[in-house]
Amino acid sequence: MKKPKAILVDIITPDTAPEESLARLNELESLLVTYGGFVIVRKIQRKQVPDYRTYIGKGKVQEILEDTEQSKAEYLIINNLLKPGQLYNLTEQFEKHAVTVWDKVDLILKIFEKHASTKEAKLQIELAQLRHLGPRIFKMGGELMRQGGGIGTRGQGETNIEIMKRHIRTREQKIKTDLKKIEKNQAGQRRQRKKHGFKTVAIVGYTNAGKSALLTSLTKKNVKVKNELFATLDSRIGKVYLNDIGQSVLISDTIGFIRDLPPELIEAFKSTLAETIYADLLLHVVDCNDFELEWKIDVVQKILEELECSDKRTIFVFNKIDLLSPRQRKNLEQKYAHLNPLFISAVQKVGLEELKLKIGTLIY
Ligand SMILES: Nc1nc2c(ncn2[C@@H]2O[C@H](COP(=O)(O)OP(=O)(O)OP(=O)(O)O)[C@@H](O)[C@H]2O)c(=O)[nH]1
Ligand SMILES: [Mg+2]
Repeated sequence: MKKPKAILVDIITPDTAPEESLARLNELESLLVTYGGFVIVRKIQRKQVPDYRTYIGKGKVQEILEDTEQSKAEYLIINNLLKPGQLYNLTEQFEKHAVTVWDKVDLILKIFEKHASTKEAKLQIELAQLRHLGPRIFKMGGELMRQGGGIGTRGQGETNIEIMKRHIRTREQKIKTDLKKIEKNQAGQRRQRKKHGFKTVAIVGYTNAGKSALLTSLTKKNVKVKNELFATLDSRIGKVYLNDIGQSVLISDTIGFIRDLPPELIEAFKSTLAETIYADLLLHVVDCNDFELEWKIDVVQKILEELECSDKRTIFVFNKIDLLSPRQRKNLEQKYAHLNPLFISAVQKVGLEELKLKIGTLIY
């Protein structure tokens, strides 16, 4: 398949630190690469308030239109969350040049679509898409109606929007009902596990931190480990035997988190996140080789707060120590002493016995 070419644009506030602005764009680029595309132009603009009509502003629109002429870009991806009207206005300007405009959520949803393998994940993605795209479709319908303008066409336009709205609402209801069934089933399984005395541990963390690698190393369960964002979209559960206490615990892996994850996406993924929500203990996996780790820890903590599980007992698991020099490790140990982290390498299986010991002491 030919890789689609894209222009990336990020609008940041004037006080954003240079490293952060670079990291933001790099992350968007990783998302695009995960999707299968490649970047031809990257643009950052500092702005206190985004443009009401197009988010990026008239001047930027013009500039990018000229770029697309030259570079033959097929996608314009904005690293922010746009309002339906703003996406509509941009689309109107760019589609004439055969350029598709997406915001960050559109791109994440496309990756989700590509990676979803279970029925549950597929339903949740469709729900998130309806919630994200729905308002844009209404806006489009409204515009068509306005443009149609004349007497006689108005009624027709209105009817079409009504039909679309109804269709989306019915589909949303159906997905919710199907998801409820899956959730009910899962709740039943959780009750069974509880009845049998199993405690549960949930692995959480920023996307690509090594959560699935940790589950694989601890349980020998074969889960997808990939250098891609959002490789995991469902939840997997494995069993680990804790030697010291002579008991087994269940460990689950789930979808990773990312900055600016819109609440509707978290909401749509509630059933996948249920294992996290009901766990007895959390393992917060951190890629300690990431210079943005402090920031990423905060992003994960904030999302845990939204899921109302920030008060759960948590072990901070600093992963990928095989990539650290002794000095870097020492610095991290000092800087993050307050989190009392355990340093491991999921891939090289370093520190796993200590981790199991700690899980045992905290959970029983
Ligand atoms: N060097 C090194 N690489 C690791 C380690 N653990 C994981 N990785 C690599 O990091 C990448 C991401 O690992 P995953 O386990 O898929 O990460 P994840 O947190 O499950 O990611 P998502 O499911 O995409 O959110 C892969 O390329 C792994 O091989 C480690 O201990 N050391
Ligand atoms: Mg994973």
